[in-house]
Amino acid sequence: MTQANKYSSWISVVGMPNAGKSTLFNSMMENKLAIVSPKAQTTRNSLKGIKTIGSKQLVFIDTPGLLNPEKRIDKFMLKSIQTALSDSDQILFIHDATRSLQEKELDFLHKSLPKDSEVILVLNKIDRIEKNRLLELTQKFQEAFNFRHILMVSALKKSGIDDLLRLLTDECKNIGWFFEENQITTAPISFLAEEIVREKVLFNTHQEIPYNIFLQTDLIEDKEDIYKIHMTLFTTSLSNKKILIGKQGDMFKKISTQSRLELEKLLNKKVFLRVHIKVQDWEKKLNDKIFVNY
Ligand SMILES: Nc1nc2c(ncn2[C@@H]2O[C@H](COP(=O)(O)OP(=O)(O)OP(=O)(O)O)[C@@H](O)[C@H]2O)c(=O)[nH]1
Ligand SMILES: [Mg+2]
Repeated sequence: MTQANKYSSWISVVGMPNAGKSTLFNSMMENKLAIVSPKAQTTRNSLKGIKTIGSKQLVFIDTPGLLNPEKRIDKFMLKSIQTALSDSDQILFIHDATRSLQEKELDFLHKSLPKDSEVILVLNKIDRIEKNRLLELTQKFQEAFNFRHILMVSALKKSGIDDLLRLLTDECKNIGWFFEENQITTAPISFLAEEIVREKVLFNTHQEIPYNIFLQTDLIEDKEDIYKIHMTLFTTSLSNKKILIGKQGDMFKKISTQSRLELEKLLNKKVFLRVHIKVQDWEKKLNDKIFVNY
C-alpha cells in the first residue's frame, strides 16, 4: 500500500474522572493497554492506542479526567488533555450516563475545546440505566451543545462499540499513516508495567494511598525466557509505606503477584518483578522528563 492510499484520524477520549474513558479506549483497541479502576483519577498520562483496519489507521488518545488543578501533578494532567485535543481530528466526549450533566462538563465543552472542534458525545454505562432517563439526559446534552453525533454505549459490556468505530473510520482522511501497521502504542513496556503496578495498588488500597504513589522503572531486561523488571515505588510517608507492605508483607505480596501475573499476560513471557518501596516527596521530583505523555 502506498502512502497515498492510506487514511488516518486522531481521536482524543475526554471527560470527567471515572466516566469510563480508559475502559472505552481498551474496548475500541480490543486490548487492555490502559489501566482502569473504580476510583477517580486513575489515568494520569495520556496514552496512545493505534488500530489499523485495512487502509485506515485510528490513533486513540486516552486522557486523564477533567479536574480543577490543585497539585503539581494535576497541572501535568491538564496539559496532557490540552495537547491531546490539539493533536486530534475527532473528539469523543464521554459521560457516565448514571450521573447527571455537570456544570464542569459544560464549562469544558464551551471554553476548553480548540476552535471548530467537532465533538461526538458518548453516553457510557448504559447497562446501568433505564431508557427513560437516557432520553432525558440526551435531551439535556442536545440543548446544551451542538454535538456531531450522540452515541450510547456500554464500554464494559462492549455494546455500541462497532457503531462507534464505524463512525470514526468514516472520518479518516487521506493523509497517510503515522505508525507501522502492527504498532499498537507508542508507550514503552516500562510505562505499561508501571501502570499495571499502579492499577493493583489502586485496587488493593483505599483513601489517599493510591494518589500518593509514583512508580519509576530502574531496570528492564528482555532475557531469552524471562523479563526482568526492577521498579521503585515512591510514596510520601512512612505510614503509607507500612500500609503498602501490610501485615507480614501481605499487601505487598498481593500487589506484586497480581502485577506479575498481568505483566506475564501482556508480555507473553515469564516475568521477574522486583518493586522497591521508597519514602520520598515525589511531587517535588516531578518534571517533564519523568512525567511523560505517550
Ligand atoms: N457498569 C459499567 N461500568 C463501567 C463502564 N465503563 C466503565 N465502567 C467502570 O467505571 C469505572 C471507571 O472506569 P475507567 O475506565 O477507569 O474510567 P476513566 O474515565 O478512565 O477514569 P479516570 O482515568 O480516573 O479519569 C471502572 O470501575 C469501570 O469498570 C460501563 O459501560 N458500564
Ligand atoms: Mg482513565
